[in-house]
Amino acid sequence: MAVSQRPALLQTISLLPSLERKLAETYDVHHLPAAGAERDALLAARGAEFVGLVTSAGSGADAALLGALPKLRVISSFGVGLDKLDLEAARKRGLPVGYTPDVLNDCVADLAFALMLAIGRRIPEGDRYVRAGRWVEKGAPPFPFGRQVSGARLGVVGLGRIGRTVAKRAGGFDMDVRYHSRRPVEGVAWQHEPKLVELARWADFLVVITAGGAETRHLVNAEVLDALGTKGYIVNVARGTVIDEAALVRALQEKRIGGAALDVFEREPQVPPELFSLDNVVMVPHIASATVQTREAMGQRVLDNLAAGLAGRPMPSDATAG
Ligand code: NAP
Ligand code: 8YV
Repeated sequence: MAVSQRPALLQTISLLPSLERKLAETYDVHHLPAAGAERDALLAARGAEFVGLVTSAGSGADAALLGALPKLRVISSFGVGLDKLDLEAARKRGLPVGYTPDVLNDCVADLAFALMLAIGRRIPEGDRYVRAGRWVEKGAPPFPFGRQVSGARLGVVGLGRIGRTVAKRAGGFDMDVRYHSRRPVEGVAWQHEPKLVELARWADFLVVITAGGAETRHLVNAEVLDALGTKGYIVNVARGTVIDEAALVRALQEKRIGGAALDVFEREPQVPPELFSLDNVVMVPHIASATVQTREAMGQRVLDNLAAGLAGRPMPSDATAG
């Protein structure tokens, strides 16, 4: 194989076609095969050639992969979540880690509201009712009432970049907002609730938007769900791991909470099959940042981070900085 003069990049996963085209214009891009003999052979033969690793929040990069890339100078990840990326290993090697914060705040906050409205106002259930011809069916029970979203109590779990955007949106819905995080956030008017279980007891809607990873695993457990109770609805746009999914399935089956609207799952794309037949849950396939506009902006940030890192300049968004 001819030796390219362009910086060699390893890409762990398929990305936006426009981003892949732009990467290929500037870099010598190689795709990492899925786990197995082919992947091992590529890393053993060519691992020392790669100066850049392009990955995504969903794909990440573990210590073994980073260890197989001894000449790596930068990592650039498509997405803001870092739960699948070994940030500590990157830090130890002084590798800048590009990611895409802020450009997706609006889009994720929009989906949180779409999900709140979908579960509260029973929109997918109403759609199924109309399509099944039940509206015109003689003797069919009337479509049940929903839960008003405007004016309701909103508990935001994790008042970071996205959580703040969700809380801001709630002003337009005249909602009463409180939040839970490990530390109170300075300079915001919303009330901090140090105990998640108390926030759940108070809230009509609980929007989960913390970071993922070991520290938040099963933060929302059976006790929190019982505190939310039948008056409450949970929306998860963070990571599936933040909620104890088995406890959530039980709470939904036993109708111990009002409902759930989920963008993320513990073992996605696998979803607990028990949820398929339940009307008190709305599910979408991890689409919170998936609009043309936001994905293009994320792609541009991936390119900008990469170019800056390889040129030895500070990245626009470096997860190891600060
Ligand atoms: P961020 O600004 O870092 O905010 C994370 C928030 O989580 C902070 O408020 C932090 O507050 C809180 N938190 C962390 N650990 C906690 C704990 N143990 N208990 C309570 N709160 C905790 O991140 P962001 O940009 O808003 O993004 C948040 C997450 O959303 C990402 O990490 C990603 O996993 C997820 N996300 C999902 C999608 C999607 O497609 N569904 C899209 C984008 C992002 P303290 O540190 O003060 O506790
Ligand atoms: C994307 C996300 O779905 O940014 C994140 O953390 O979860 C989403 O925006 C992800 O980047 C694609 O892997």
